[in-house]
Formats: sequence, structure tokens, C-alpha cells
Amino acid sequence: MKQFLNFIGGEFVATGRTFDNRAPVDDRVLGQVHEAGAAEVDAAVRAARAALDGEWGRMPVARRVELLHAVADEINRRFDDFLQAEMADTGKPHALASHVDIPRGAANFKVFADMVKNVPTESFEMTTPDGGQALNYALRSPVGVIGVVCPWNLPLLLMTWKVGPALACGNTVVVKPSEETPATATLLGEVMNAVGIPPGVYNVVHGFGPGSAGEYLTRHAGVNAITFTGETRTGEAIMAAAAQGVRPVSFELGGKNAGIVFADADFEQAVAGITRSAFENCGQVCLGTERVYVERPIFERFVSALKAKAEALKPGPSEDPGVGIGPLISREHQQKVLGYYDKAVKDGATVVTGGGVPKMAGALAEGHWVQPTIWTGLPESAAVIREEIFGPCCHIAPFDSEDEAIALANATDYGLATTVWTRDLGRAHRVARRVEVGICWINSWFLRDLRTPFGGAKASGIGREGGVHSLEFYTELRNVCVKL
Ligand code: NAD
Ligand code: 6OD
Repeated sequence: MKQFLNFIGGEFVATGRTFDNRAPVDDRVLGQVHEAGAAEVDAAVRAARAALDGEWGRMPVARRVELLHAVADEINRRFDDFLQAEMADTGKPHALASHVDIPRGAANFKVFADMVKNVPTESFEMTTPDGGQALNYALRSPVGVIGVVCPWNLPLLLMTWKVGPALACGNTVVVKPSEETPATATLLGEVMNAVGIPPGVYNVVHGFGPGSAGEYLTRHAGVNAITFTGETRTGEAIMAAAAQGVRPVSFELGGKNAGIVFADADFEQAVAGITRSAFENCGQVCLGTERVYVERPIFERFVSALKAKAEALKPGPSEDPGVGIGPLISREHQQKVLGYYDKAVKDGATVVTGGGVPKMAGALAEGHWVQPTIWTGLPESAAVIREEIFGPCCHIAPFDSEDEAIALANATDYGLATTVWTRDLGRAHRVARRVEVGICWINSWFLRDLRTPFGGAKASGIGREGGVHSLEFYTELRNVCVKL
């Protein structure tokens, strides 16, 4: 049976306290995860501090950049190992993992390594009160040991999205992967050793949140900053932990994103786009579209077209040819999503398609499958319109004006992403300015340029990462004032 070990100070560490890692496609046990306790988390934080005070902290930027490029190259060399590990842990389709998750795992190191090669800082000459001269300049230093707490939906992508820039800026990290998806973070430890990243720069502690590795890590006084992706409620708990020692946080949290489709949109493009944003990764994408608003003249036609697309998504295991949708991550999450499917019906929804569990043959019948589901006819107060479900489902409602569409899109506590479909350029820019979100996609979805600010408004997050925003979070600026 596979053992998923912690990675501390460059060594794989067993703890003997294990829990099962299960495959979403058939619920079989894939391996045993070794849970880190307070002692292992403490050892990881100490190893990270020692690396900062040692070789890593003294390493010239050019060498750091070289090593992070080597990490990216090694991920690419072991592409298939990462792919197999990610597919086993999440059950996501091969096409998705091979085109999105693993390539981004490598790109997250390359892009940020290149970015830190040429970071300018400010300088100001001044006249002093005695008529002399002084020169101020700003120095950028690493923040220190960064605690990185990750979710399960895009495990390698979202973990390296934080580890890449953190290391590029000269910090060291202790990563707490999701208890559901321990594999690729562990595998990355092998990569770090293979390319010669000094021990202690990258550490992994496995376990759960409260009363386990997540809580021990975020409460540890040796952690200088915390970056977290996950549920808004978890963010609240981590923020309370970070308050001890007033440590900075960067939070990428939940969403209840709207898709707005105007009647002038390229119809086929809009249908294909909303199909992706509602159902890709089995709806387990924070940027996904669970609320769709369609301009009334094309409403009926749009609902029928999306229904056809949803019904064409073939459920199946990652490697099956033509598979369009994988399972949900866990039995618990499947029950939560099915609970929302029931709630929608009780609230009076018209179920356009789905609403249950697809019939799967043999061992697959034990997997965490749900049908892609579309509802219409609910009031905006319904639970499936207000709460983040994180499943392959959406409610579609008609609208009659641009103002109404914007008001509907903004009527949520969340503020992560909106996707707008229109051929009217003026309208596209007007809507983008008025939606209360961190990211507004026009005629596209999940199109990512890593130099851009990424994050959420309202309850969807705190701060921005990406490009210079990552450099801001992962460095400390010091002003040096020299009286000449
Ligand atoms: P989650 O909040 O349940 O767990 C995320 C991580 O936090 C896990 O590693 C978990 O063990 C840890 N954790 C839980 N409680 C903790 C605590 N008290 N202290 C420290 N660590 C704790 O989220 P999830 O279910 O893994 O992921 C799904 C959620 O993540 C959704 O809400 C989704 O919208 C959000 N998400 C947001 C983004 C974004 O970029 N905004 C990206 C992906 C996922
Ligand atoms: O693409 C990214 O950098 C990113 N943070 C994506 C988040 C996806 C949420 O599920």
C-alpha cells in the first residue's frame, strides 16, 4: 500500500498515525497518509527557518532562479508521474489534468523565477533640514517562513501558484496540502531533492485542519505569513490564528459566480463557455459559474443548448476515451452536493437536467459521481442561488436589462469572478467596471496570464497574488536612508 509521508528538512518522515487516501472514481483506498502532529509541524517550521538562516538565505538570486527553473524542468520530465498522481487523487479527466493542472505546476515556478530577476525598487534623493543631501532606497527581503494551506480541487496548480513565487522571493515554505489530495505535494519533495534545492526550503506536513496539521501550522509562532486557498469559513478560522503575532495573510476563498449572457453574444461560444465554467472539474472550481443570467430573447434557446451540452458530458474514469466529467472529490462532498440537489427541488426548481447520480458499472458504482444539473424557476433567495455548492450545477434565470443583470450578479456576499458574453464592446467594458469581483472575463473563462492580479472581492478573499502582487506579499520592503 502506498505511503504518503511528510517531507521535512529534505527527508521523508513517517509518523505511524495514518488515514486512508481514497480514489474518487471508485472509493478504493489508494494509500495511507501519515498525519503530522504538533511535533512534526514544529520540526518542519524549524527546518524552514534553518534553511533561511543557511544556504538558501545566502544564495544569490541568479542561482535561486536557476534552481527554480530546474524544478519546473524536473516536473516536466516527470510529467507522467505527476499526471498519474493527480488523476488518482482527484479522478479528473486526463485532458484536463494534462492540459491545465500539470503544465501550470511547472509554469508557476518558471514565471515567478523569471519575474524576480529584474525587480526594480524605489529611490528618492532629498534635501535634509540642514541643507545637505540624503538618498533613500528600498530593499526587498523575503518575509521568512511561509505557511501554505491548500485545497483539493486543483492540488498541484494551486499549491505551486503560492510556493513558486514564495521561493522565488527567497522565502522557505511549509505546505499543508488538503487531506484529500496528498500525492503531488509529496512528489514535489522528490523533485526538490533531485534538483538540489537545499533541505528545509520546501516542507510538507499532512493532515486535517482543526486539531491537526492545519491548525498547528497556522498557529505556529515561527510562521511569518500565511497564504491560504479554501472555504471562506476556514479563512475566518485561519485569520483568527494569524492574529496571534499579527501575521499577514493572503486569502483566496469561495465564490458564487455569475455568468451573464447577452442576446447579442456569439451563441455557440457562450454556450461552450458556460458549459466549461459550470461543469469543468465536475464544478469544483472556485471560479465556476453556479448562477447564469441570460437575456430574455435567447433564454429558452440557451437553456436547451446548455441542457444538450450537459447531457453529452460522459462520466468516467480519467483515462477513458471521451470522458467529459469526473467524480466529486469525496463521499462527504457528494452527499453535500446531492443535499443541494434535493433542496432545489423542495424550493420549487424546474430540473432541466440531472439532479441525481449517474448509473455507473462495476467498481465505478462506488465512486462519488453526480449528474451535471441545471435548474430554472427559483427565486433569488433559494439556497442553491445563495450558497456555494462546488458541484457541476447551475441555475439559469432570464433578465431584461444591463442594469438588472449587473444587480443580479452583485447580489451575493461573494466577489470572485464574473464571466460576460456579448459582442458589444462598450457594454463589455461597462459591465466589467460595475461587477464587484476580482476577475471579470469577457467572452472567455479561466484564461490566465500569471502577471495579472488574482483574488477575490467581498467574502472571496483578502489581497491579490499574481505578477507584482505576489512579489508584494512574499517580500518585505525596507527603506534605507543614507545621509550623504
Ligand atoms: P477547505 O477550506 O475545507 O480546506 C482547505 C485547506 O484548509 C485544507 O488543507 C484543510 O485541511 C485546511 N483547513 C481546514 N480547516 C482549517 C483550520 N481551522 N486551520 C487550518 N487549516 C484548515 O476548502 P476545500 O474544501 O479544500 O476547497 C474548496 C473551497 O476552496 C471552496 O470554497 C472553493 O471556492 C475554495 N477555493 C477558492 C479558490 C480561490 O482561488 N479563491 C481556489 C480553489 C478553491
Ligand atoms: O489560476 C490560478 O492561478 C488560480 N489561483 C485558480 C484558482 C482556481 C480555483 O479553483
